[in-house]
Amino acid sequence: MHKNKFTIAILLGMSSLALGCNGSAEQSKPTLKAPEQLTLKAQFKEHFKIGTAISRDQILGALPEDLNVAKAQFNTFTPENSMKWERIHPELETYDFEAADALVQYAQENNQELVGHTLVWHSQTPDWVFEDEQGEPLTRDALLMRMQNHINAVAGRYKNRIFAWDVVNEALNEDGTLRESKWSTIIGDDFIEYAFKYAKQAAPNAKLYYNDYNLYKPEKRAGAIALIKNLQSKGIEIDGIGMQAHYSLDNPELSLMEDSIVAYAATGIDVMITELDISVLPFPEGEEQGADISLDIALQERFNPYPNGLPSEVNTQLGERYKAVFDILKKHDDKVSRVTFWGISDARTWRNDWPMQGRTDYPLLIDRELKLKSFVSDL
Ligand code: 9MR
Repeated sequence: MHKNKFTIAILLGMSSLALGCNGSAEQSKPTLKAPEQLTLKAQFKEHFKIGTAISRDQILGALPEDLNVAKAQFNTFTPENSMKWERIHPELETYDFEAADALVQYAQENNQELVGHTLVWHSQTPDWVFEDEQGEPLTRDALLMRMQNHINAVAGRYKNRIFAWDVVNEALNEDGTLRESKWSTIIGDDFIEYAFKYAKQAAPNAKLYYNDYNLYKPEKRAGAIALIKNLQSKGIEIDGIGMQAHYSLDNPELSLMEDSIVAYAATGIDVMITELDISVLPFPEGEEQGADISLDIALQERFNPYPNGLPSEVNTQLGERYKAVFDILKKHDDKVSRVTFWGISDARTWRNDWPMQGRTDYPLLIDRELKLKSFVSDL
């Protein structure tokens, strides 16, 4: 099929070595053993845990190479979607634990710390959750009970098997005020307090986190700190804050990210970078960068400039951007306990479909051939 099968075989062997897979080349050529720093988890071992999101297809066996790479490169996993309410609890009396159970088991067998994502979120939560049998809005007490039942069923099921939970996700507006949602409208602003209390009861040994995007912004930072301090003042356990980091080549100003890391750590809780990816594609003017998944703009060619490969100068820019991010994270490795990428490789990342569907983006450290990018060793 190919004119130079020998070269291809060598390249494949080298890439599986670089990725720490058990390729046959590794057995037949022991002298070429991969240096430890050639896996991400080894490279950052002295600084923080290094994680990835795992999809349903990946965990259920449809993409075994992805999973092998994830196991080799990372030491903590987060389910990309499988534990969201609409997936794990699609109807009142119906739970679907298939993918979540498989992930919990795989993580245990492969020494991966697992972060559950997520218990209470305004998004990806079915309408029935907020309604009674007649379709009328639930009362505050009834919705609190529904929240508690869900948290008991999900967090309780994996008690002692899941290291930590993103208990509440994305409850803040960009200006730091509390987002209006069915949770806040029906229960009130204290829905966050109840979510953390119920999570503590259901999984007393799990770390409990608040997770959100654009937490580098000073206004949103102030809102998050108020949220943390409010819980702390009431004696409600919160162990950490997850700073999603859906960034691009020029956004955000990284000194803001650094200021936020320092400010969150000063509240006494863990700081984590939870959803790291750096888009190289132009972002439509006037739209809010971040991760508001309701944003869905029609595909335009000019916003998809690299459908057939990334020019090397842009790859270099990406490497420099990642280096700047990791320089800050390493500088604050006494505060940052984990860095999780939102996906394994460029082949399957939500960035290919947000804020426009069908683009070709290159936001991660592992390329479409499942190889580490050339700049990784400089990070
Ligand atoms: O990557 C996830 C994508 O596959 C889903 O369609 C989407 C909606 O559930 O959620 C994406 O993950 C989001 C995460 O759960 C919370 N922060 C923003 C992430 C990117 O949208």
